[in-house]
Amino acid sequence: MTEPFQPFSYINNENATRLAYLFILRKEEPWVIAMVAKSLSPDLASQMISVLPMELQSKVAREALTLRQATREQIIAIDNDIKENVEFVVGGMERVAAMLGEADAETRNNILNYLKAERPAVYDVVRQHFPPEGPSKSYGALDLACVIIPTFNEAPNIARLAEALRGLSPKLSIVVVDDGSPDGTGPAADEAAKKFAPMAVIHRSGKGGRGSACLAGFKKALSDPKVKYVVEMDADFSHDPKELPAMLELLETGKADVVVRSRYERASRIVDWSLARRVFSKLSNMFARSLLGIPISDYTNGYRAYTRKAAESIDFDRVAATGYIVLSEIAYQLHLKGLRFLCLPTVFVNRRRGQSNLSLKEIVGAFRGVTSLRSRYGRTPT
Ligand SMILES: Nc1nc2c(ncn2[C@@H]2O[C@H](COP(=O)(O)OP(=O)(O)O)[C@@H](O)[C@H]2O)c(=O)[nH]1
Ligand SMILES: [Mg+2]
Repeated sequence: MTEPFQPFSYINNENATRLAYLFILRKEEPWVIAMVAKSLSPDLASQMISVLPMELQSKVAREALTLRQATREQIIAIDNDIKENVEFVVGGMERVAAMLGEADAETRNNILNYLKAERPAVYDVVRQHFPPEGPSKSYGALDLACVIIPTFNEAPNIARLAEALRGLSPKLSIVVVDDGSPDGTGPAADEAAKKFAPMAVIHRSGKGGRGSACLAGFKKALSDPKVKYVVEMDADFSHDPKELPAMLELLETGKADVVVRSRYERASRIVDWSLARRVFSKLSNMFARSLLGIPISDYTNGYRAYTRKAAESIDFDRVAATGYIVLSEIAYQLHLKGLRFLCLPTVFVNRRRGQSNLSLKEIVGAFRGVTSLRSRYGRTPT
């Protein structure tokens, strides 16, 4: 004999509140909520309903009175659907983040607060996508930030990236440093600068390396006294502009002087990188860490935010390297000066447009460069 069908039997004290949030996030129809509530024990039903916004509560109550009957098929479908989704807060972080992204600000804050209290581990991950104080506070920091974008052959990307950054704040300033890209990135950036001001473009002749381009950008950023935070990021959308507000929030609240988006945090993901690229990156990071001992998990991801104080502490004239290794060199300088680093997880997506600038020469140079850093700077913090 088969067991009689008991819908929603997996709802318990643990997940009844989560069920309510699921309903809110999905903008579930009140009759469905009422139908589920009627299948729950009175205790669980009231626990679930009490979390709903007042207006929704009364709609649900009205539906409960009209006793609309669902068909057995409908109930089975809803039962399955909820069973799959009610644990979403535990798994599927990206799904949570995506759903929160669609929710209104108040619901989002309520849910973030709930996660903070009940599921701190989940909260830590999800909040990277959303500054918890809501947009108003972090907009302040975004307005005071200058984002440096080194470009070499990024014509298909640069205007789109400038637009995405401008979407974060009307005041944030953008500095593109282009090294005479043969694909016309320079003129494309000039065009974008007219549309997405305040945005400046530094044109250099000849490929001078990512690191040296960023240093030129840092100088330009610091020449504007309004700039309080300096950010560097790649032009190819491997670094998601949406991850920027949470970085600035850590600087703004004084928790760190430098925030690094790291591909080697537990919650991070690297999308579409070849095995060779993964192995090289992992090895060069382990190598750099063993030699330099800076408390960061990613030495070579160029998505970072610095306070003005940190950016001003960079000894530009001392930086010998020009390519990717400059990231390690700057970190080492600032670490020796006692500045504080924090890493945040990231979703790093390999470029969809254009080609990587990383060459074998750069790779060999990176290993050599790290070795020379320690002898050039010594080991003891000054
Ligand atoms: N100005 C400038 N930018 C560079 C140079 N080399 C790389 N870049 C930029 O640095 C960022 C990272 O380079 P990318 O080719 O994506 O390297 P990968 O992500 O390591 O494969 C991108 O925005 C590039 O356009 C350079 O020599 N000069
Ligand atoms: Mg790239």
